[in-house]
Amino acid sequence: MFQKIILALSFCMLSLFAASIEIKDSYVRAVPPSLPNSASFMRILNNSDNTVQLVAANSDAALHVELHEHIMENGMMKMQQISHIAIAPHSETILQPGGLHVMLLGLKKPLKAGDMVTIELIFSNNETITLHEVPVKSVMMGMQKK
Ligand SMILES: [Cu+2]
Repeated sequence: MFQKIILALSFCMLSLFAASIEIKDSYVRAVPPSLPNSASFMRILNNSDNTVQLVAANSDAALHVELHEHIMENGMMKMQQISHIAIAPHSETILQPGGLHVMLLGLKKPLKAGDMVTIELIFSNNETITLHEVPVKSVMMGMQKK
């Protein structure tokens, strides 16, 4: 009994120390079967004293995964690949529709609401975070669902 409590406690402390980066509210946009690509959104929290960059990502749901941002060009919103997404110390960076996102290119199967995908995030401090059950949700184009 006591041993179990001590084990549980030391587990908690270990995870406290390890969590310099936390991912919250991650989800993937549901897309109709005709669309080959989708995107993932989340909040990335940096609890450390240094700026951390998200530098790469992988997913079991897509052939290629890129980091993207949206820019205005000639009055049109368009997205482009970026090399990294920075998270300032003790701060958070929000990936959301119309802004920064993790782009899923070449979907291996249609993503419908209720599905779960795995996404692996690789950071500049050599931390890798694997999100095993990222929910697929319907997101209206250009709208933020909070
Ligand atoms: Cu994109």
